[in-house]
Amino acid sequence: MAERYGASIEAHAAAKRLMPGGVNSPVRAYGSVGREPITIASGKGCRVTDIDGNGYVDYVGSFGPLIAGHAADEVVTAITKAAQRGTSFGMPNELETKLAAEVVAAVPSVEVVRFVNSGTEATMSAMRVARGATGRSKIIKCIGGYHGHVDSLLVQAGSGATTLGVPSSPGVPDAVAETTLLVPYNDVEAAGAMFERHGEDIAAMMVEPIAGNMGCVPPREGYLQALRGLCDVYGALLIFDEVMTGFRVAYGGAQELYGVTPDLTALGKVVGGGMPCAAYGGREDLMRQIAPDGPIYQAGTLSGNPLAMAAGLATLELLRQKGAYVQLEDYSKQLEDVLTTEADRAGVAVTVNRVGSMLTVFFGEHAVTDYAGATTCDTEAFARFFGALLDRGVVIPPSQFEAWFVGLGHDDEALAETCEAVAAGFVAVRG
Ligand code: HOZ
Repeated sequence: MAERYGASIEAHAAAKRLMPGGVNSPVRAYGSVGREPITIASGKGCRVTDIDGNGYVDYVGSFGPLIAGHAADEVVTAITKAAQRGTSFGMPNELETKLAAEVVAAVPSVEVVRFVNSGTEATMSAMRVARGATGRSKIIKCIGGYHGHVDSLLVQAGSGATTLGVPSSPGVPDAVAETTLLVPYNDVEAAGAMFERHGEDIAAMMVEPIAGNMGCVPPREGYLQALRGLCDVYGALLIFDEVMTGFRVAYGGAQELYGVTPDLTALGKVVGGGMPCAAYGGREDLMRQIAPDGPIYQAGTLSGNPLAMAAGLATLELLRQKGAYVQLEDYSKQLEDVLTTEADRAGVAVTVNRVGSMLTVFFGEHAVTDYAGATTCDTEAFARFFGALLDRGVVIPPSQFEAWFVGLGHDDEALAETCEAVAAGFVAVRG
């Protein structure tokens, strides 16, 4: 171990002295998989290389943004050109309007958009618009849904919060947490009952249309349509958190895929092509209530940053090329088949949930349709699988409660290497 990962182990020790866990986002510390994190030197296409010189086929994809792959030539060129003209102005630049036009053209619910810097800002701001526009205070979210680290949404949250065992974080005042109403994902009855009880106080229901932060969990047929109907009946807004799914499961996101149009949408990850960038948008009458058109305040020094806009524009252009989503689907389907076949061969019970180029291998015999199903999976088996893959040159997100991401850089060679590692990984799980 020390031989293969020596430099990374040393780098993490130095980082730990200076930063909590040695990281700037908790899951990266590999705590729940019982390993030392690898420190990355570079990435190209579907591969990353650590500072020990080990290469990996990468399914983290920076947790979603890198649908074009690492250092895609078109994206790097666009960023470089933008950087040569200046990195930030605090004044309008033309790239903002260009990317806004692409987002409005692509995402069915978005008539007007505002760029921000992270998914957290996007969901937080969409929630503020919903409260400002309706004059109501409560927000329904799903148990195990994750919408960034906004105080009131960090209640029964998935992703790193679940991975670390703090789904409801200390530091969130009770008064704030009480504005959040919780329902199980994929449960129409529970949502209906919540609306019945609190209807007049509910500003919005916020939901990941495809849950991605309890691992990948698709919506049951009719679930999103039912939420749309409930929001309409009770005069609440429907907010889709498409930070993960936007431009990924389809160019127009999950709302295009399932044909359900929310009032507001939070976007992130792919829209910024790997640069810090996110957005929220929706119905014009709601978005015009944001300052300076209206009184709902939200601002940001680096919002609409030209480097992020350039990276987003270049990435979306790649996705608009003929065959991009077919290629993503083809590879992802083959990956799913490899995973189920090799698990079967090794006699390991798994459920693979996949929508397009996002998927999760759950270690358990049961179908995973909600947070309760995800959290009853065998996380120790997952950790063994993770470690076996890492040692064989394949890196996946270091938690049972995250999605893997496929990008345009994944190719046949990567699939063959993945297949070998996965086969060995399931054998390691079986012991
Ligand atoms: N919780 C984030 C993914 N769902 C982690 C992001 C990161 O560590 O980069």
